Formats: sequence, structure tokens, C-alpha cells
Amino acid sequence: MERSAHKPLCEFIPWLFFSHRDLFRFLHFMKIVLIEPRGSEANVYSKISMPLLGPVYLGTILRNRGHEVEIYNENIQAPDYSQLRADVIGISILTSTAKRGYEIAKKFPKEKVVIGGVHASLLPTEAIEFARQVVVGEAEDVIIDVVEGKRTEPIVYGKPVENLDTLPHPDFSLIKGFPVSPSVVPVSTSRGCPFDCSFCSVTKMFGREYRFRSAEDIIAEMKSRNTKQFFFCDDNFTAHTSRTRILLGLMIKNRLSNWACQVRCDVAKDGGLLDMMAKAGCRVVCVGFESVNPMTLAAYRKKQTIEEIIGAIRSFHRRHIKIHGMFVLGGEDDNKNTVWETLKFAVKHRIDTIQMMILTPLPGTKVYEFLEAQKRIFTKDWNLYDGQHVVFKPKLLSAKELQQSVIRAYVKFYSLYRSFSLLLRFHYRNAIFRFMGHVIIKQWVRRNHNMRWLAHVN
Ligand code: B12
Ligand code: SF4
Repeated sequence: MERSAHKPLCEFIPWLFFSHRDLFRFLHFMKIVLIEPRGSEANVYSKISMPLLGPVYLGTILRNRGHEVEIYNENIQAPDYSQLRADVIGISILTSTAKRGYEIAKKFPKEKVVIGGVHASLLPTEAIEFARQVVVGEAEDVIIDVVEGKRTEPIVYGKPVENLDTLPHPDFSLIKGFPVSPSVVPVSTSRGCPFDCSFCSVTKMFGREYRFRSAEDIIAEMKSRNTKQFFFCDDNFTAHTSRTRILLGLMIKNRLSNWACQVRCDVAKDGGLLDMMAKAGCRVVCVGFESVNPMTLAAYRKKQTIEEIIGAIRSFHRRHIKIHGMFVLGGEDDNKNTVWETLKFAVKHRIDTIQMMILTPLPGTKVYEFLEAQKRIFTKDWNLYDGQHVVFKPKLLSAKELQQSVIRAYVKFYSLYRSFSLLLRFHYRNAIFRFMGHVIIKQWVRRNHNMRWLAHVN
């Protein structure tokens, strides 16, 4: 006789212990709210409304499961917290948004709050103080179980997604206030980076193994978007050149153009690939030049030379691809002159826009371990960990000197004079970007001019 036809009574006993909450979960789908906190007031990125993709991927997975999902990006539209009701509140934190994230968490009963994101992954024992659970690493694999209460351990370890094509295309309509036709849409085509620079937390979070989506899946996502511009937010868009070629070939075929990406300067050695990037409509490359000081480049473990940087600038410009040059200042071999040398270099080589980040010991990085061991980190106020504030004692100059020289260099690069001179030479786009940079820097300086966080640092 079939066993199921005569179930012993004891098999039903577990049902008697079902709580109301379990029953509710069993019968109903849940309401989940995911929140990306705003950057601190002192951050030049606080006005940028490009969302992190993590909450959007997770929200899409949970929505596809049948749950009701709302995403709030505080830079776009903050919720009215007094009215917000949900079964689970998920908060995504970077180091620079962690404090705000914890503030938000405290507005809700702890048993409803789940925290994830890069900072939570690097310091889960800190984040767990504010949440019932913290997810470390990529969360696609575990999010349903965490939300539905099938995983109950306080710190849940996510697994890197092996086949990125299995992920749904992120649904931005879940973000409250996100425009129907956004001016730019972020697309992630890969995860991980084979390099291991000393200041970067990407490999700690996503690993050194480079995983990428199929070109067909990426093209399908791009074609479904109602936008004119894309930002490939991969940390290293060209790390696997043959896959990039296949993708670019399909973009050319499908007439998808007008995009920006992040690359290392070694890509410029491959002239054929650069030609394809230009033909496929690459308008801007964000390049991690990091330093014009060879000793600092070596200390950052960047594996690139000044000659390679200069060669890359020429190669991109020859193809009319604009350059957003990213520098990190304050390394052990940087002195009072390094910031000025960087500025002179950027002006001389006509880098279109620049970002001068101050070296920041992000938890989990080699730089953090090194400076922490030497007791040179003087504040753990995470709001200041945004690359625009000095938070450690540099070796060859004072914290104030480093802070002041970076501000002065920014002010000079983004001066009104330089943006007008571009206008007179009919470089309209660059002139507008410089002008925007000018406004942002001025606001930033107004808020930070007293350098109060450095008041007691010598
Ligand atoms: C696009 C981008 C930006 C954009 C928009 C960012 C934004 N909205 O904040 C811009 C250019 C404005 C920007 C600015 C900055 N950025 Co940025 N940025 C990125 C980038 C390249 C991609 C982000 C992304 O979409 N990733 C892909 C998704 C899938 O990953 P994810 O969001 O982390 O989500 C996964 C997990 O974290 C987890 N998860 C995430 N949220 C949640 C929530 C819950 C509840 C759970 C359970 C799980 C979970 O699951 C997700 C899926 O697997 C990352 C690098 C990277 N690879 O992530 C850097 C990165 C996030 N940025 C970084 C930094 C430092 C900054 C800046 C401070 C300065 C800078 N270097 O430019 C500013 C600060 C911005 C701010 N908000 O205050 C660092 C953060 C490091 C850290 N420890 O915090 C990163 C990791 C780069 C690096 N080199 O280390 N950035
Ligand atoms: S800085 Fe760029 S190249 Fe270096 S590890 Fe991070 S993502 Fe990779």
C-alpha cells in the first residue's frame, strides 16, 4: 500500500507548532522594502542618482518570487519613514553610507531588518548590531531564504553567482521616483577583477575570478532600456579582451552606442580593441591612473607605469574617446609636491575630467591593515570614508596639508577660467562638465572649509 495514503498522525505534529507568523508567510506573500541610504552631506556624490545595482537585482528576484517590493534610493526619493510598513527592511551599505544605513535601521524593530552590501560584507560583526541578519557577499543565491525565514543564522554567507546569465535583468521601475526614461542606465556585464590593488575593496567583495555575462544577454538588456546612454559599471570592463570584442561586435551590429565604462590603462595597448570601442560608441572611459609617482604606483600594486598612462591617454584621445582620470593621493611615497605634479600632469595631457581621491583605508583592504597596524587611522567616522576626507596620518606630509592641497588642485582644475577657455574653443561638452565640477567643488568646499575633523590632528 502507498505510504502517503495512510499518513501516521505524528507527521502532522509539526503543523501544531506553526506560529502565526509562519502561517502568514505560508499563506501570503510578504512586503519587502529595500533602501539605499544617501551619501553624507559632505560627499560630492550625494547628488548623483545612479543607483547601486545590488538592491535592484535582489528586488527583482524577490518580486519575481511573488513578493511585493519597493526600493528607495535616498538620493532619488526618501520614504516617509513614519508611514513605512513592511515585513522585511533590507538596507544596502557602502562604508561611506554605513552610518546613515544604521540610522535608518534603528527606525525599525531589529527583527525586521536585514543588512547587506560592501561594507556589511567587510564588517558583518559591526552591521549585525543593527539587524536581525547580515548577508556577506553576493546575495542573489540566499536572499529568498533569508527574507522568507528559511535561513536563520545571524550572519549569512552568500555565494558568488557562477553563471551571471541566470540573473534577471534588474527592474528599475521598483525604485520609487526613478525616471521612466533615465538619462543614463547602469549595466553590469561582469563581476570580479583579476588584479589586487592595495586600496581597493572590489576583490574582497567579488573575488579575483573574472565572471562575465554572455554578449546576447547584455544586448537583450540594453535593448529593453528606454535610455540614450549606458554606464557599464563593471570595475574592469576589458579584463577579458575576447569577450569584450564579442560584446562590442554585437553592439555595433545592433547600433547600440553612447556609453561609458571603467578600464585600466593597459587596454590601450590593444589598438584594435580601442578602434572597436570607438566604433561601438564609447564616449568616455573612466581610467584608474591612480598616481604620477612611480613609487606610489608600485606601492598600490597597480602594475602599470607612467609611460603606459601617457600612451593610454594619447590612444584614447586619438579615437575621440574622452577620459575621466581617477587618481588616489596620499600614498607612503607622496609628498607635498605630488598633488601639484598630478594636477600639472592632468592639465598637460589634457585629461578631460579628473577625480582626485584621497587614499582611504577601506576596511578589508591591505591599506587598512597596514595603517591600522601602525595606529595611523585617526577616525572611524565612516561618513568621512568617501575619498574626499583625510582619515589617516600620511607619512611625508601632514593630514591638513594633504587635504588642503587636494582641495586647491580641484579648485584649479575646475576653475571658471578653464571652463570658459574650453567654451571659447567650442569644446561645449567638456566646458559643461568642468562647470558642473566647479559648482560641486565650490559647494563641497563651503561645507568642509573649516576641516573640523582635522582640528585635533597634527
Ligand atoms: C556604480 C558605482 C558608483 C556610482 C553610483 C554608486 C551609488 N549609488 O552609491 C558612483 C560613481 C556615483 C559611485 C560613487 C562612489 N563610490 Co562607487 N562604485 C560603483 C560600482 C562600480 C558598481 C556598484 C554596483 O552596482 N555593483 C554591482 C552590484 C551587483 O553589487 P552590490 O551593489 O554590491 O550588491 C551586491 C551585494 O553587495 C549584496 N547587497 C547589496 N545590497 C544589499 C542589501 C541587502 C539587504 C542584502 C541582503 C544584500 C545586499 O548583494 C548584491 C548582489 O550580489 C562599485 C564597484 C562594484 N563592483 O560594486 C563601486 C564601489 C561601490 N564604490 C565605492 C566607493 C568608495 C565610492 C565612493 C565613496 C567614491 C568613489 N570611489 O567613487 C562614492 C560614494 C557614493 C555614495 N553613495 O556615497 C567602493 C565602495 C567600497 C566600500 N567599502 O564602501 C566600490 C566597491 C568600488 C571600490 N573601488 O572599492 N560609485
Ligand atoms: S583598482 Fe581596479 S584594477 Fe585594481 S583591483 Fe580594484 S577594480 Fe581591479
